[in-house]
Amino acid sequence: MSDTLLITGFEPFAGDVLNPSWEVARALDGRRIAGRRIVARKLPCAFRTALPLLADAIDGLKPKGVIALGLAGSRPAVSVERVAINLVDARIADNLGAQPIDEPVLADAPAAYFSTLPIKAIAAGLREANLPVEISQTAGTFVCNQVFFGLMHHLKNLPGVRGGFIHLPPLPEQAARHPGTRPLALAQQVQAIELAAAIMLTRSADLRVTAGAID
Ligand code: PCA
Repeated sequence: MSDTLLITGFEPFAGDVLNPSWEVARALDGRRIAGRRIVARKLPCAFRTALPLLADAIDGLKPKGVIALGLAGSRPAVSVERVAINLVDARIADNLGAQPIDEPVLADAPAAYFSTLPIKAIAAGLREANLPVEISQTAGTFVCNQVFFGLMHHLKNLPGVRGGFIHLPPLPEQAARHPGTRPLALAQQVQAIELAAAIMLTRSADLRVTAGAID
């Protein structure tokens, strides 16, 4: 295992010209957090190519942990994802024109995987820093959920390597394309993920506080 923490972001999709997930990942590329070196990788927003690229990055880098990032255009806060499901149901086409409906991410794999990040500790840390944050019980059914599921399936065979997924709100420049959300400036988004990485690298057990949803 190397001393790196892999952070992935996505290329823009659905007509956007930027994606905060890649902007944040590349802003952190090369930084040291809690003694680890951040390595950023950009993933295509495409069902066919995203997971092989992620697997190559993990196998090549042998990181200590992986945080995958994506844009959630309709969410007002940083969303720390709890669970990835083995389902793809694309409401829009991906960047290669594919729009699979009701297919598994991986055949012969479990129905779901949980994040192995300390999600509640991360949410508490961000809240303390006055950053908008929530625990999310679904990463959707598009490419982000697919990458999250594929990531956790891959990490199952790499004991000790933790990983998970965090969705980011739009950037202020994207506000017109994502009405009704609360955009978050890049500096705050970078701060949020830097903090999430530091918490992940410095604590193993999660907090025992509720982040449940009734409906
Ligand atoms: N968000 C999309 C895919 C890429 C991204 O940044 C999603 O939430 O699935």
